Amino acid sequence: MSPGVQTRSYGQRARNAKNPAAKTLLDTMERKKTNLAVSVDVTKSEDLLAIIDAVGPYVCLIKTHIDIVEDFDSTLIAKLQNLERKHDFIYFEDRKFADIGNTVALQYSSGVYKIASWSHITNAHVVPGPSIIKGLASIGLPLGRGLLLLAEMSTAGSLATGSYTEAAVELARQNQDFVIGFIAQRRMEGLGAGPEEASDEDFLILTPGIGLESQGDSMGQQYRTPRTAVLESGSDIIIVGRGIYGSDPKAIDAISGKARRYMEEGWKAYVERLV
Ligand code: S5P
Repeated sequence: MSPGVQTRSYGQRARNAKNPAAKTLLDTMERKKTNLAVSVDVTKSEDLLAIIDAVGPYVCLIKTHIDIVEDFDSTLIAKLQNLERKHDFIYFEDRKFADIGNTVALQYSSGVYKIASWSHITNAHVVPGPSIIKGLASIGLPLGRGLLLLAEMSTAGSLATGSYTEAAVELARQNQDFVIGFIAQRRMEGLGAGPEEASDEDFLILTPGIGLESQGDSMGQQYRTPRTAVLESGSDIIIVGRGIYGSDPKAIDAISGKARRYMEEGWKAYVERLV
């Protein structure tokens, strides 16, 4: 584990970032003073846009599952991009690619959603091995996109542990131009590496399974607080979904109030970590 990364500011890390999506994200975090990503998992485009508009001032990143939107049409993308400009954040389509290189390249670039054309960041499981990164990079790298690998999951009984997690870190290490970090529950630098390899590593750690009021759901999700994730586990970005919009996706004032609260909690923990 390299001790330096967690105590370096987002702004300092932005200056060293080689991947454009990672750099933009870190710069946005520093500028807006937020390490909050909101995961907007709703099925109507009207709700999706209203929630993004409500939480926009408080986030560095909006995470989407575009394939759950029932009334999707291509005009939605332009509307999402208007909100990106209005509020100064970037998009992360949580596609969790998991196929051979040729197939994921098509899934990323084509079809109805054309993910690579609008989403700055996406993610992939490492089950297929290095070919999945090669396939996604063939589309994403020329566009300046970044990839996160799922090194761990938040769910009870997750199989992404031990040598699987270490293998994910090794794959990231070999593809640092495109792989910008991990979906994980703790820091990953140095995992499975000698001290030399670990010394200049800087991977973004994005952590889902965050909630202030709940311990989990009925389907295996497990929640920790922003403070635990950022201060104790060294996470860089907290991903919050139902903790913000869960009780009523139409209660826009309550949603923006909750986003502000998560932003404040996340930032406070980060500032404490720096000193
Ligand atoms: O390990 C994971 C990885 C991800 S990307 N656990 C997760 O929960 N996620 C995603 O984060 C999940 O797909 C969902 O979109 C979000 C968590 O939502 P919440 O409502 O439980 O906060």
